[in-house]
Amino acid sequence: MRFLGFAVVTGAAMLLGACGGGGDAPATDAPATDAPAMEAPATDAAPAAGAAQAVTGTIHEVKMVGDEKGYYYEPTEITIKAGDGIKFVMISGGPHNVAFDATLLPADVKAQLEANMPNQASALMGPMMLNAGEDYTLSFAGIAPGTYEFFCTPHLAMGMKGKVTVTE
Ligand SMILES: [Cu+2]
Repeated sequence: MRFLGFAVVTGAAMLLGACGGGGDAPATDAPATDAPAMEAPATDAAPAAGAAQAVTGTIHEVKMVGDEKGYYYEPTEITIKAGDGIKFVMISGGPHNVAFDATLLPADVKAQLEANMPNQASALMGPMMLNAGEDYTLSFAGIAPGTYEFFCTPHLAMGMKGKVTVTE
């Protein structure tokens, strides 16, 4: 009987929701097996615009270095596949970060990068990394093929720039 009662209440709440009513959500601590089957997430559907997309391929490493040779990313240029990610690792001479110039990006790439970049200090600017061993992983999933420049905000004037080419 408890099961039936729960199902009816939940069904009513779902109907309200479907009609656009702002009713309370069904209790979330109900046993999952008693809940009516929800729509299964469509895993192969395109994610909503503006949603972060996780790495589905390889994570490549790019070092962030400041030494007697200057300030640089190593490698400076990297080619990756759609769905790959880059793990930026702080090696020396920080603080370093990774940032993109919005004016150099196509609108769709800008929007997806903004969605994919964690902990932005400001739009398209990753957080500062001060200590050796800190890292920052950026997913390029959902990024259209092309070549995109990035730079280190503190060392832009010293030429600390890199390029990532995303292929199909
Ligand atoms: Cu730097």
